[in-house]
Amino acid sequence: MNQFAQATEKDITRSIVEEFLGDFLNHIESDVIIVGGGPSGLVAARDLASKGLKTVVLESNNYFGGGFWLGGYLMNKVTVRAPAQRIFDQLGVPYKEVPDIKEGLYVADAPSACSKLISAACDAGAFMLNMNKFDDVVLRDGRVCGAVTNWTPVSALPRAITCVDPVAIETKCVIDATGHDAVVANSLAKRGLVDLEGFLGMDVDNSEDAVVNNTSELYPGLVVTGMAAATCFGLSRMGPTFGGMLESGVKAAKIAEEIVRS
Ligand code: 48F
Repeated sequence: MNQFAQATEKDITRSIVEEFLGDFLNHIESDVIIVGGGPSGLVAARDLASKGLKTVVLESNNYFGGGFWLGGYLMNKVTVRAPAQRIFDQLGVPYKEVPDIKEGLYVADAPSACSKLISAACDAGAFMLNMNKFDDVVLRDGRVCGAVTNWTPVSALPRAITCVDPVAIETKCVIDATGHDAVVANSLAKRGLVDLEGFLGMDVDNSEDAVVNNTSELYPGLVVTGMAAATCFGLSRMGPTFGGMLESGVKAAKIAEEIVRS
């Protein structure tokens, strides 16, 4: 007598295919598409989905979290500076104040912080589409109104295999949360629609405020957040500290919500 309930191979296959395609079809017209599931994108996803907006996170990797799994130098402790520890409080991430340095510098275990943030975005109801590589924008009437995507391994096929067309998802707003590469903004820059300044050298103390202040709508229908904002607006590198990423995600969600509801 087996311990587990009975099922054959076709039952398992059907559950995966029906469930995935149902979710996918339900999101081919969404309120917001967030490209990039690092810390800034995940916070934005949590906030938008928890307000009931239909939110998709497109992530090229098989795992979400981006650079949030590690702090710096392959060491898995992340730092945030006040007031961003409030987001750790919301997520239930334990953290410590760093003693004998300055007030308001906190350190936490990266795997704990990252897994809780991913979980918060999922629990809020965001549709999490991993192994999907953003390929291009849908552009209509001078506005970004969708994302073209393909399976990541398909995007990596050799040039000799050319005719594997992607598909597109329509939306009211795209958030570029792809980190230093700013791939969505770059897809506009290569057509001369925006100018990207490229990020500057590191300046930890000033960069976090700068990235939050510059989190904005770069082009109609396109909001930039996290290190993508630094690349777009010529801001200093952040260094391995994440408060600016988390607060930038909060601001990006507010801007996107205004766009969706306008
Ligand atoms: O780089 P990433 O963590 O972006 P972020 O939210 O945070 C930056 C920090 O991690 C760190 C820092 C601050 O301390 O400097 O670097 O700005 O996450 C970006 C995510 O975007 C995905 C990528 O796999 C990663 O998970 N991504 C990049 N290109 C694509 C993409 C693409 N073409 N399609 C889909 N996802």
